[in-house]
This record gives sequence, structure tokens and C-alpha cells, in this order.
Amino acid sequence: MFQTMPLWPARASSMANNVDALYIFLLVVSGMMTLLIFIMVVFFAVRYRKRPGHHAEQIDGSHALEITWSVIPFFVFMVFFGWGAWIYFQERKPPQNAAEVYTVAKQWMWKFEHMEGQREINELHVPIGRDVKMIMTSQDVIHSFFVPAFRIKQDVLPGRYTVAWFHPTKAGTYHLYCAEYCGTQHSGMVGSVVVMEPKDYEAWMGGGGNQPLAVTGERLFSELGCITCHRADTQGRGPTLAGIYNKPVLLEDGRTVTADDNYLRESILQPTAKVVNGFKPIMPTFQGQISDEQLNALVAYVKSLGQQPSGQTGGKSIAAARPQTE
Ligand SMILES: [Cu+2]
Repeated sequence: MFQTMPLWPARASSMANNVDALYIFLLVVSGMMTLLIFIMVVFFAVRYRKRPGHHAEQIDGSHALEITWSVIPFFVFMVFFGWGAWIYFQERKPPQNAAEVYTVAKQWMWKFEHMEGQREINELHVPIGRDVKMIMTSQDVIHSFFVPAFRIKQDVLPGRYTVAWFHPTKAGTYHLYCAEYCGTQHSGMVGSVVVMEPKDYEAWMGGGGNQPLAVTGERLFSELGCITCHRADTQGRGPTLAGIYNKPVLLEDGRTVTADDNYLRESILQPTAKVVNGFKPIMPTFQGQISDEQLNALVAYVKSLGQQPSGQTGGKSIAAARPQTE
């Protein structure tokens, strides 16, 4: 019977052992304190019980005692804090070369799109041993991406990207939950993450001729007319987008921001929110004109430009995106 009720979810990511160790440490320290308090309650109740011939006497404070019970817990709590912060920063900082998966949550499903173009609903396939970064947004209300076996949970919000990452260490199929009440079918907003051996993953990935996300984005970039202003030769009415990803951008109001995923997203939906220095706020908004999936594809395309230094030949995306004006 006990086998059917595991105390812990599977530990299937690089983060799992750290999180569990901290959790066990918290449990042990709290358990010991609880025990100590109960023992003292019983001990004092007996020791100072009302007896004939004994009178209560006034006890004045003890500095030594007060300092001891303040200083020792202080250091214990600092261990909780330091250890927790260390794990938090690890969870918050995706590694540079993580594979990216775009995620759109909606009432009541999870939609995933791999950079290679594979789309999945309520199922996410990943290989063992690869860092995976989830770039997530919601089509409607707040959801929360929760994979207990990976010990990660991240809110997914409409109107912006949030990020979570994991490094799967064990093959298997693990539960994926929405951990934020999001409407009547919230409890049904579940799925699974399938962690595969790399060769199985290659086979899975190879099936079906999918168009890479950046290529879809590149097509949209020209279909939506972005290409007429955002030209690669810096002569356009909008800033050239080659190489801007994750680079600082000087704005018209003097601020400098980083051209990260959220900046790109915002600049497509609310172009006047952050106008690049030297350009006019003439770009029309695409709010309500394109789906979250299309938005993701556009962002992926701009990012793919960022990985290729501008002017370099062989960069398939840049070469294809360059307008035929010369
Ligand atoms: Cu939800």
C-alpha cells in the first residue's frame, strides 16, 4: 500500500535534489523545534506545578538566555534564506544555450512550439541532459506552469513572457499541471512532459516536415509588411533588426533597455511604448491582429537574426529577409 503513495514526486531534473534537500532540512529543523517546545511544556508543567509548601517567585530576565535564543535562530534562519536564495537564483537564470520552447497557455490547455517547428498540445517532449527554456505567455487569464518532478513552477501571464527552465535527468513521463485557478476546467488543464533518451528524441523530432519557428516568423515578417520598414540595410523607416537581440537599445527618451523577448513582444504590440532613438513613432500596432503563436514566431525570427552578425553571408534568415532594392 505504501508503494502506491510515494512521499516525493520523481526527481527528474538537475534542480530536484537541491530543492528536496532544502525541504528536508526545513522539515527536520521545524520538527526538532516542535519537539523541543512540547518537551519543555510538559517538563515545566511538572516542574512548576502547584504543590503545598511551594510559592511562586518572581524571576527577572536573563540577558544571556535572551541573546542565545535570538542569535542561534538568526543564524539558522540565515541558512534557510541563503540556501533558498541560491536555489532561487539558479531557477531564475536559464543557461545561455538552452533550447527554447514557446508556450501559449489558454483556457484550458497548454500549447507548445519547438524552435524546429514541432507543435504539441498538452504534451511536451524533451531529451535527457539538455537545458530547456520555456518562454511562456497566456492567451487569456493567469495560468501557472507546474512540473513537480522538475520542482519548477512559474506563473504564465497574458501580455508578456515569463520564463522557466529545467535540465531533465531521467527518462519518463511526468505530470504537468496548471497551478493557478483559471476557470471552471482548471483542474483539467493538465498534461505531461515526456523526457526521452536523446536518440529517441531525435527520432521523434525527425518525424514530419515541420517548418522551423524562425522560418514561419520570417514569412510573417514579409507578409505583414514589417520588412518594408525594418530593412537590413539601415535605410528603412524603422530600425534594422539584425543583431539587436539581447543588445542594449537607446530610446528616444534617453533610456537604454535590453532588446529581450519581452521588449520585442511589446514593440510589436505597442510600438510607441519604447521608440528607438532616431526614429519616429510611426509603426502601427499589431495588437489584436496577430495570434500569440504568430507573435512567438516573429520574436523567434528576430532572435535568429541576432545570432548572425549582420553583413555576414550564409545567414539564411538575413539573406532571405533582405529586400530586393539594390
Ligand atoms: Cu490554467
